[in-house]
Amino acid sequence: MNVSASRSNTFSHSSPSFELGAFELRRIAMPLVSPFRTSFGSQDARDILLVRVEMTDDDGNVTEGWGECVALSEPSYSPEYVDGAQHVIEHHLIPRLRSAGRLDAAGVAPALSKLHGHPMAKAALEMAVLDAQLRAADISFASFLGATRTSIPSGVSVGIHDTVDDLLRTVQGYIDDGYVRIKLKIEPGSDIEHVAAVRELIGPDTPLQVDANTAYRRTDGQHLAQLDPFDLLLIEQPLPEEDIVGHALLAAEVDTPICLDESLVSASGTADAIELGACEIANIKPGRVGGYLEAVRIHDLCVAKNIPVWCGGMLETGIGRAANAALAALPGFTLPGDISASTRFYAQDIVTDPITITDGHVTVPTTSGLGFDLDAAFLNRVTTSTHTVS
Ligand code: SMG
Ligand code: MG
Repeated sequence: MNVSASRSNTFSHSSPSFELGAFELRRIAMPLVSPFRTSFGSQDARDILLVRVEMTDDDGNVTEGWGECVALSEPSYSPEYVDGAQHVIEHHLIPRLRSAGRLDAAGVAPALSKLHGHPMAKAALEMAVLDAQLRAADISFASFLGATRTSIPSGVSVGIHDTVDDLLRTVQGYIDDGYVRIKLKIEPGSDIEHVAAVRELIGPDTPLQVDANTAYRRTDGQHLAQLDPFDLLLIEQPLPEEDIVGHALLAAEVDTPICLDESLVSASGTADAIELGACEIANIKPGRVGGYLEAVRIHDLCVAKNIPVWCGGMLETGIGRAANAALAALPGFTLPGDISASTRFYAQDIVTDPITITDGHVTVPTTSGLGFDLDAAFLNRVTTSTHTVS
């Protein structure tokens, strides 16, 4: 599969450069329709940082762009957290970008490369610049990335439930909604029995997978092998993020493919994990890897190595979900992603045309930029603070 023929593989082609204007850092409070419990904690609301940038092109035209930072409130999924992301964006990342002079999205990561870590903060800035750049050129994100599909299958991520009965009720609801793939959050004590019951409920043909968010240890291989009879697509991130060798050992001990999420933070690290046999399937999350451009590099690498990929989610609003839908339309995304309808998490979205599912599929946005329009009135209603960095 030649996946990069229709685009510049490195994104470092000579697109017009822009002068960066003011950045607006806006925080919004979005209640979840129901609590979402994982092995690291329970969320009942999202405190989300949005980045808005104004950029001026060579002809003096000004375009705005938006990015969404996927960091959670606490450093529980990864070391980043939303207050820290806002701080590093304001005090370290934006000043570096400004001193880099005129740039486009491909110039963002290089301008920030001397600053360690903070991929989610960096990704939010790159996303805002990319949105403005594509809006200025009237190009959709999907076509910029080289998407080959106009609609993608939609999977849903189901939190840990206290009882199997409750879990089955929730899963049945999502099956009724049309989701084509179920992902169950698991942890020790809420795993084998829960998976067995769900597999029986949904039957052998509905794709099912599990996500441990690092809740197990190397010694749990035989325990996790008890999942093998349930014909799961994959076990996502069973071990701590640093334990790449442990994942390779587990992959040899368990028949179900091992998929990495938290461990994958760059294309080079992904290449190493694949080489070691630790990553049989890759969950690609743009925020976790520093942006959509690095996400595409990981996609291309995985295609070359025959590693199936799928697009993960971080309970994004319509901004991030629209962009994720475009990414997931690339040819290597052969497994359904965590790109559920906006209503899976939110009663109302900040975009005018939230992601919906029809026959288990999401339509890939084709309008210019990342592919959303904001509902300004609702956005203002959920805004808790705005700070301009000029
Ligand atoms: O956006 O559909 C979504 C959430 C998918 O389970 C999901 N994300 O580890 O993959 C993961 C988690 C991270 C966020 S948990 C609060
Ligand atoms: Mg995960």
